[in-house]
Amino acid sequence: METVLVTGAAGGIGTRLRQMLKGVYPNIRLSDLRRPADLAPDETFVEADLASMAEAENAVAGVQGIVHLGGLSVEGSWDTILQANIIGCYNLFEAARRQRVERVVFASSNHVIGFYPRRRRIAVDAAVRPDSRYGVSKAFGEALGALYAFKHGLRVTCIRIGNFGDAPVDRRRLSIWVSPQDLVQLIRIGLEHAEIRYEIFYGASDNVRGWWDNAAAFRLGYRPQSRSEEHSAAALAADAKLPPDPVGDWYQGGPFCSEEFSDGAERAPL
Ligand code: 15L
Repeated sequence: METVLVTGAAGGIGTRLRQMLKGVYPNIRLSDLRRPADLAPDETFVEADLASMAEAENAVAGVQGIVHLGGLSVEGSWDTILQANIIGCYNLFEAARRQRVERVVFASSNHVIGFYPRRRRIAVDAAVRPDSRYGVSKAFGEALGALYAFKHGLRVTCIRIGNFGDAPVDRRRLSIWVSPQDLVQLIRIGLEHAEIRYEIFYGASDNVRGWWDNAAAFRLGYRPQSRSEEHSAAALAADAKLPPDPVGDWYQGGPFCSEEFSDGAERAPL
């Protein structure tokens, strides 16, 4: 990979990635709606609203790989999700095809499968159960990735990111946490591994309380270095202060499941 584009570069994950990918690839191009406030003189930035196909094509022209973090990273109104995560994601993949980009790593989310109960262990081939309009938009992105991989030859990796941060912050996050170092490892597999056509990975560290079978990532060499259990005392103490959430505590997606949950709806037993 000579030139890699990171979309959503001003966001939480993008800001960390910018630092961690420095020196890994010869050229890193950053894009977002707005210029990051702390842009360094040696960083290359292209302002782009991916809801515009022309701006998406301009952002991706000349790159070999894309890490697509752009879009809304939480639940939002249908119109916001439609523009940022549905139209923006379509434009990104279509622009990548038109500009002959080789690889896309798509930042998907655990909210694609949020409505599985916590007692279920699932692999990447479980049917999607999105827990929000946001989760639906990430399932759409995974489906687009499959279309562009199998129809147009892009090499696509979707990473269902759990919760990204320096440490897991509550009980649920002990199961789904991914450290910055481990996420970078997964992204690099997506950008570099020779065998990738279309893969889905769980973006999770070595979490003994985890719910996901990440065999696809392990098969391609992923060896997580971070263990959530090392942070369990602090995470459980923080969890004890949270108000009870009978719906969110039952499901893997947590509060994304209980938000707007209809009165009278039954919790899925399995
Ligand atoms: C996500 O997908 C969000 O982007 C992030 O803000 C967290 O809410 C995370 O999931 C989570 O489930 O904790």
